[in-house]
Amino acid sequence: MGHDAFKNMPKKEKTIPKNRYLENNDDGFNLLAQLISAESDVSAESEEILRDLENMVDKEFLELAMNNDCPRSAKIYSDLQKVYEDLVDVVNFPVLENTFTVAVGGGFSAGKSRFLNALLDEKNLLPTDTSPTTAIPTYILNGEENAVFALNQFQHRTEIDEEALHAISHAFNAAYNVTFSHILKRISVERTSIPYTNITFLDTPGYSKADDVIQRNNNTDEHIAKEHLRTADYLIWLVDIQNGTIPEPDINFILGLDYELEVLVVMNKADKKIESEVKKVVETARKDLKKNGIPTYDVIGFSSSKNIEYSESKTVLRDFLKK
Ligand SMILES: Nc1nc2c(ncn2[C@@H]2O[C@H](COP(=O)(O)OP(=O)(O)OP(=O)(O)O)[C@@H](O)[C@H]2O)c(=O)[nH]1
Ligand SMILES: [Mg+2]
Repeated sequence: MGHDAFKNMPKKEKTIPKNRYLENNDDGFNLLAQLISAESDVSAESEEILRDLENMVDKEFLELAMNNDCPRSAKIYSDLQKVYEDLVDVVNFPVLENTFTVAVGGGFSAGKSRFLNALLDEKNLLPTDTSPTTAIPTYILNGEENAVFALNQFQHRTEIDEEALHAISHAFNAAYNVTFSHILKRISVERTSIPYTNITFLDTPGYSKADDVIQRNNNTDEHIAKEHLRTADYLIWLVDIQNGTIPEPDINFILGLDYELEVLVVMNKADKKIESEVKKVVETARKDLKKNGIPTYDVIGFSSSKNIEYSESKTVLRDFLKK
């Protein structure tokens, strides 16, 4: 697509936050171009190991399987491919192997991103909005310097600035009709201020949103959220407390993750209810989770706007992370 073609694309009318990538067509285009064309910054040595492995899986194993009658070769081949993809991940994002991943999942606008901003005490770290916002799974971790990296679908990593982090959201789609989910695999945000050095936090797109541009592909938000949540070590599930309990689609989604550990369920936006109501909703959610056989660490009320936990001990979240 030529530069001019991009320039003339119609802008949908929508109120979006002030951001040069969203407001200035040239900046928006350049960001896209940078993300798509990023060169690999993986060392030559690692590249070679990965190439050898790829060769082993895609050539040597296939030849071996073809020459020997092995009924399970298709299954083994798909397992090997999965291992190869995991190794590519390790090479591109080694820190993920050395830390626990605490993932935040939930329906669209449950407050996942704002919850992480509150938890990590950085008000404007992740973009939040009432319309669908998070488009790309975002990993947040302690780092020696503040930096944001985007990894594209070709496994190439590029450093972007904070403003770009805020532009890479569904707001970009609203402004330009271009969606990032085909282009980017994940974003990682490194922050010196993050006090948990052995945890990588993961913010995911709301699983429950229909975005007709993305829906035609397999890249729905639901699919993306599921793929990333599956790999997490611990799961925090966010629900907008105004639902009155954990909604049935959430329950089905969690069950579909085949997640074996206990989930911490957070009834978010508790500031929108009086305290006795918060207690009632938490109890109802507790019962519904039990009824559906979801192993639950605990259910708490929380306000991400006020950064307050509503529970007996008031330290459930802290204890969960300590664990
Ligand atoms: N009053 C109140 N509003 C909240 C709270 N948490 C989030 N919000 C608001 O709810 C809206 C959605 O919050 P986000 O953090 O963007 O939600 P999300 O789950 O990340 O949404 P997606 O990324 O679109 O799936 C925003 O307008 C937030 O300001 C809360 O605890 N209290
Ligand atoms: Mg979000």
